[in-house]
Amino acid sequence: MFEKILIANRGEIALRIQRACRELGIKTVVVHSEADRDAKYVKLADESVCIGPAPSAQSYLNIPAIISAAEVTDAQAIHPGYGFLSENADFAERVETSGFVFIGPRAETIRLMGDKVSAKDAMKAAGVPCVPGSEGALPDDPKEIIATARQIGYPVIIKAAGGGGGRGMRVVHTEAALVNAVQMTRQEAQTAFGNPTVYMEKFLENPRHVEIQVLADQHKNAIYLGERDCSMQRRHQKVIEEAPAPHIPARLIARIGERCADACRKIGYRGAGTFEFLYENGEFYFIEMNTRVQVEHPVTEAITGVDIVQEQIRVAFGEKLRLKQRDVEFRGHAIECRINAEDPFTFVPSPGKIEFYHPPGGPGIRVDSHIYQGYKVPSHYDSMVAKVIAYGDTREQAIRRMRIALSEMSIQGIKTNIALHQELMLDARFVEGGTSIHYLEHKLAAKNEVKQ
Ligand code: MV4
Repeated sequence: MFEKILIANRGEIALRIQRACRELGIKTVVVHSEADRDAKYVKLADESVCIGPAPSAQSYLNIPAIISAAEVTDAQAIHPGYGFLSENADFAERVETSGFVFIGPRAETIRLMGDKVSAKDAMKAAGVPCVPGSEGALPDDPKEIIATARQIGYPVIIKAAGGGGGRGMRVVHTEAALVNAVQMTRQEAQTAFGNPTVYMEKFLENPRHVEIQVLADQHKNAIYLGERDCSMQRRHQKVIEEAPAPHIPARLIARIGERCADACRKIGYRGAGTFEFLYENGEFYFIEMNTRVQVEHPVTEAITGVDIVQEQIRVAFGEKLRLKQRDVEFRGHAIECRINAEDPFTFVPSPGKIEFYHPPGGPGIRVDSHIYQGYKVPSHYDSMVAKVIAYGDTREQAIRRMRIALSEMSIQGIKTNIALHQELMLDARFVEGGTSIHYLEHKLAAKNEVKQ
C-alpha cells in the first residue's frame, strides 16, 4: 500500500480522507492556505505544507505549489477530494507526469466527462439511457436547430458542453425564442468556459435528481453501490441527500446500476464515480457523470458498509475490488443534512468564530465536520461546516434520529441552517418522500410570500 498520501483539499473532506488513510496505515500530508493554518485537522495530519494565501486561486487551485509540496514531503499519491482540482484533467495529468498517483480516474476519462457532449455520447454508446436530445453538439445552421427542436418537442433546454452543475443552461418554450436562446447560450458559454459548444435536450419539467454511485478498479471490475436522491436543493446546492431513493422499485435501481457498472467497464473507468440521472415517470435519464468522491458519499457508506474513500485509495494503488456485485447488500436508510454557515432567511454566508459547539451523537448518527469551539469559519471558501448523517432500519427511523440529532446540535457565534433542516424533517411532503428538484425552492418562495 502507499506509505504517504498528500491531501489536496480542506475542511471536512480533508479530515475524512485523513481518517481513511489512518485506517489503512498511510501517513498523510495536508496542504493548506494561510487562512487554514491553525485548523485542527491540519495539525492532526502527519505533515502539513502551506501552499499560499487565502484565495483558492493562489492556494487550493495552485497546481505547481501542490506538486512541489508532494515532492518535498515524498508523498506517493494525491487525493483531490471534491471541488477545487478534483475534476481538473490537466491537474490529474500533471500529477501523473510528475511521478505521483492521482487518486481518481485517468486524466483522459476526466476530460471525456468534463465535456458534457462527449460524456453523453460515451454513455449512450455504452448503453446508459439519456435524455432525448440533439445528436451531439448543435450545428450553426438555424434551420437545423429548429428541425432538431421540432423533433424533440418543446420545451427544450440548451446546455453548454463546458457547463454542468447548473451553469450555462437555458430553457426554451417556443420556436420563436429558439435561435436567439441558442445564440445567447453560446456566447455565455464562450465567456464562462472558453467553449461555445452547446447541445439540446428535451426539458423535463418535474424530475427528481437520482444518482448512482460506482466503484471501479484498474482490472475492468466495476460495481454499483446503489443510488442517492439529491432532489432537495436550492440554486443547484444540495441541502439534503438520502439513500435509498424513496419509492423507486429496487429492480429498477438494479437495472440502471448494472448499466452504469457496465459502462465503467467499457470506458475503462477507475475509482469512485457518480452517474447523475433525472428520474421522471419511472424512467432514468443520464445527464452528467462526476469523476470524484461526492459530499454525500456517507449515505451510501451507511447503507452498504463500504468505505468509499478507502476503496478509492485501494484501487488507485492497483488493487482489485474486494467486492463483487453479489457481495453488496443494501440495508436500512440514511439521510444527510448539510449544515452551512449562512443566514437562515437570505442564505448569505455567515463566516466567523464558533463560540460554542455541541455536536449530536447517539445511535445511527455520524457527524463529518472539521469544526470545534473557537474555530474561525473563513470567508474564502464554501460555507458547509458539517454533515449530519442519520441511519435507521427504515426511512421513518432515520428521520426520527435526524430530528433528535438536530435538536441536540448547537453551533453558536455564527448563523446556520440547522432550523431549516428541522423544519424540513417535519415537512409532510418530505416525510412522504419523493419530492422533485423544484420542491424546496417552491416551499421557500411560498414562505416568503406569507412573510410579505
Ligand atoms: C435538466 C433539467 C431538466 N431537463 N435537463 C441542472 C444541473 C445540471 N446537472 C442539469 N440540470 C438540469 N438539467 C433536462 N433535460 C433540469 C435541471 C435542473 C436540476 C437538475 C438536478 C438538480 C437540480 C436541478 C435544478 C434545476 C434544474
